Amino acid sequence: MPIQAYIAMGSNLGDRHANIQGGLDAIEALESTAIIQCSSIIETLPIGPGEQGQYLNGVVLVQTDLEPRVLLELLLEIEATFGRDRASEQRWGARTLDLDVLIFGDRVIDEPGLTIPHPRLHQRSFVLEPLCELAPMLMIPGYEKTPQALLGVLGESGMG
Ligand code: A4P
Ligand code: MG
Repeated sequence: MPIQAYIAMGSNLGDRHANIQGGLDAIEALESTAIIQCSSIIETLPIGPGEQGQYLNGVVLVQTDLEPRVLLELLLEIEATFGRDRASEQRWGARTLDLDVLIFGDRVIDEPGLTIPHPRLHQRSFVLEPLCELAPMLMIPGYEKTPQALLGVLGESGMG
């Protein structure tokens, strides 16, 4: 049975629109994987160190027969083709294209190099807003809360 997975996209370096569109095209071209829906692409203030440009962020819903680790490896390869070079990057620094696996069906995984759902999902309005557009009432495994509820908590805390 194919699994529904949510992937977060972000870009704040270079031609951001072209990076996001290229990322979408590359995801669509992945084996055993099809895009079902894409959120609006929103401009967001950078969270992270130093002076950085604004981000474009969005979330895409896919249907896939891939294993989660394989999906993540393929996404990391796509990032690399967009010129992303982790070796010269700061944590949370600027990047041409960031692709994170947010949710993978009902799976909860915490292994070296693979944490699903994404561990900072609940702290990031740039992730929760587009996720809320696609699936406001989805029960997120591990959190047992919906994107709408998590966004509400984040708004109250004044963070994100
Ligand atoms: N990894 C493990 N699990 C996952 C997963 N579910 N999805 C590993 C993606 N990667 C996963 O990732 C580091 C390693 O985590 C990967 O090699 C993978 O094996 P990374 O993408 O290099 O790390 P990162 O993106 O710098 O940080 P991280 O920890 O993913 O945090 P965030 O929250 O994604 O921060 N501000 C705005 N406005 N918009 C943004 O998109 N993004 C970040 C990145 C910071 N500030 C931002 C934005
Ligand atoms: Mg990432």
